Amino acid sequence: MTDLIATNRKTAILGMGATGLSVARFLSSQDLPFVFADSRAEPPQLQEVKDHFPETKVVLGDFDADLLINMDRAVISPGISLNEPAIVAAREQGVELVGDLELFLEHAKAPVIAITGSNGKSTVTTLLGEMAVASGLSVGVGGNLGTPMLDLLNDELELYILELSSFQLELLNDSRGAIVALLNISADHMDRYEGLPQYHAAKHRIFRGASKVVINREDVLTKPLISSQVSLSSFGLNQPDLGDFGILQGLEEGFLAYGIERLLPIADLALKGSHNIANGLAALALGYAADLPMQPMLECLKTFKGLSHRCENIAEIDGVLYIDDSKGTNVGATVAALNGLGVAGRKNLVLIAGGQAKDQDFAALKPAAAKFVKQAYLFGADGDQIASVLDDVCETMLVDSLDQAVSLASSVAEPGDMVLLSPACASFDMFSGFEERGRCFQQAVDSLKQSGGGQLCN
Ligand code: UMA
Ligand code: ADP
Repeated sequence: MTDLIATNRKTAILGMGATGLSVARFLSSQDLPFVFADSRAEPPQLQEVKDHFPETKVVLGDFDADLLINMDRAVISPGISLNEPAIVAAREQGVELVGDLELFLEHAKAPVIAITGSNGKSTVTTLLGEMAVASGLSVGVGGNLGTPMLDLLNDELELYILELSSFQLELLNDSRGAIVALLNISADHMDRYEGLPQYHAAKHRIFRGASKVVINREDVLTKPLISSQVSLSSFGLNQPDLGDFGILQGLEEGFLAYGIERLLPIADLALKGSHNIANGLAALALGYAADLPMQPMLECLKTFKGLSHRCENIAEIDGVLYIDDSKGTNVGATVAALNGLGVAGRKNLVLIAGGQAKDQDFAALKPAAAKFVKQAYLFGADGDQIASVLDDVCETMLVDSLDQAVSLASSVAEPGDMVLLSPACASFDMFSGFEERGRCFQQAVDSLKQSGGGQLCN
């Protein structure tokens, strides 16, 4: 790739969101000029752009091929499809397309660990960040997780840990020796990709130029095509080979292990659920690959309880647990939550799901729902799609709101059951994001608690 700051080339930043603004700050810090383009007529950050970059030209409305073709490079925000006609035209005319990741990798002086996958990215990224801090390193943690990666750049840091989405990987050609992990692959963002092969291909770009690779040996879709010179290790919920991470003596009473070496009783993990054991093993494998000492990593596993809105236990009312898994935004995540929280031989879950389907096929919910779900309340734009799939394996009901779902769920849940919000959908039809959806769930549960529990509110 051409050195992006070597010359005064003309740069367009596409997208005026968190990424676009971080790119603007970065280019400004290098005294490099740029123009902004956003396909929305009134992007929410317009005022911020005007305040911070008053001299900068801003072009709003449908992306203009003529504008882009006249640029040397365009920095594309992850939410923008590379299939936008103006972007396709610019690429054909030789305009260099990059994302914030390429700029970041070019300028990061410390080692980089990059984590992708359909689910578990934020959990593994955050846990590994804590492990690095516990090991005494100064570390920058961000990416898709929240802080845009260019805002992390700081020459004092000793390590970067990035969560990367498939969108952020679409333009990556060389990770410049990063240590990378692909945690798992199940369908997501099918409204952006033609199909699973295209999504898979985007995820697999993380292997390009990596120095060390960590994969999930139980998920064949994570297996890379890489040279034998690249160091490869794996994690999984089965017995590991030498050099890999896994489980000895089974999930019930077993141990996290490195090869034949027992590391920690599974019972000592603060994270709960089998998918989270896999996340713990992935973090260990990455930390090991980055030469973090084992003991502080194991101590972190004993205390790290997980992030908000990820299978988070928020209340117990009349013997019923209420679990906020609002970040379960795709079918794979909800399947993991159902399998992780379901009790064998008993339908102990009341599921609340629905929202924007993102063109997913919900059929994969069926086996776990058949085993563990006694009743499902479905809401939001595409709740009916889930209802029609689950109809023949459990009781289903369409509801108008999350409040209503919580009220009804409380009336059918019995002591020992769990009411689980795990939507399998995006939230943007009704909420600003999964956080707001989770907060609304928590408020509905709080009201229930205050009203004495188990009452219908409307
Ligand atoms: N925009 C256009 N045209 C489009 C799409 C978007 O002009 O076709 C403009 C919007 O008007 C807006 C801007 O682009 O002004 C938003 O850019 P963006 O959608 O790329 O979002 P950012 O605010 O830059 O946030 C992005 C990630 N968002 C997406 O990938 C959609 C954030 O991940 C990430 O935290 C942030 O960069 C910092 O790295 C969010 C996300 O939902 C949490 N990620 C998806 C996920 O986790 O499933 C991938
Ligand atoms: P991501 O950042 O990839 O969205 P998170 O760590 O935020 O991942 O978890 C999102 C959801 O995915 C959680 O709510 C949980 O239900 C599910 N999940 C977490 N880890 C895994 C995993 N290893 N495999 C499958 N599902 C998972």
